[in-house]
Amino acid sequence: MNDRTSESIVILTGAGISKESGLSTFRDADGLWARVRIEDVATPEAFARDPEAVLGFYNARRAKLAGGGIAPNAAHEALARLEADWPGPVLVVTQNIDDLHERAGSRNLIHMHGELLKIRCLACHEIIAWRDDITTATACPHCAETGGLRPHVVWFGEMPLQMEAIAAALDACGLFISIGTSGNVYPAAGFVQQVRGRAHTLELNLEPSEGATLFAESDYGPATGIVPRAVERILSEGW
Ligand code: BJW
Repeated sequence: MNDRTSESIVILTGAGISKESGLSTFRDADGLWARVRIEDVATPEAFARDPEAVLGFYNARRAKLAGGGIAPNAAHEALARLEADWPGPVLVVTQNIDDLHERAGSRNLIHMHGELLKIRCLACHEIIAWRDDITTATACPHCAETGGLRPHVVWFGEMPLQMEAIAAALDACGLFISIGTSGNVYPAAGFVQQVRGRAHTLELNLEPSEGATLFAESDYGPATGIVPRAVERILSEGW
């Protein structure tokens, strides 16, 4: 085994890692985009046109996540173990807006598409932890303005969060792992190209993603099986 123990690891996760926890993916046959149109719920234009419909879409998902029946699975737990036991830095960059990585114990974590259990106020720009429904009549708990609260999520056409920190981590990493993402949404789908040639690249997914051929190595199957297996191997043998 090469001594890579001081090298850093960046892990990109997508909806597939939370599927076995009971949360829907987007683009699978039973995914969210089979039930609602992106243009109706996941763009700033949709929110401007019909805020109640957009808030309703996120209220339903927030209620499910906060309701108590959803828990991290073996894949989230394996990534937390990797962060705890790997001697070098481990960063999880998640496209997911659920809180399952932090509940599993991941601490070095970036939510590049925002967080479902936070809202923000367009009037005072405060970001607020929130577990209840919001409507256009809900007053901001910080500035008391009504009509300005929105989910703290990144819609199409909006800039993903903490891109500078992500770029720096990608530039420095020795291993890049992509888990449970279809590779349809940029900039996340381009991360593998950013590190290719410098870092080892590993795709873990139910099936080959859009960018599957860009990865040096891959393993396919349900995340709760393939992610703990990959973590076990990295901790004992490196890559
Ligand atoms: C399992 C499994 C199991 C199932 N185990 N696996 C051309 C080039 C470059 C960019 C663009 C372009 N054209 C347009 C763009 C920009 C656009 C974009 O990418 N569009 C594409 C459609 C082409 N991107 C943006 O707008 C982004 N912003 C941006 O680029 O800013 C720059 C900029 C801004 C302004 C001006 C100029 C530049 C923002 C993207 C925001 C995405 N938002 C969403 C919704 C919000 C959050 C939410 O509601 O949850 O984020 S869309 C949705 O897709 C969500 C997800 O995070 C994201 C990715 O989905 P993910 O995670 O990959 O899920 P799926 O369902 O697609 O895949 C699941 C996978 O899991 C599948 O492969 C399954 O097989 C697998 N799986 N079960 C393991 N048990």
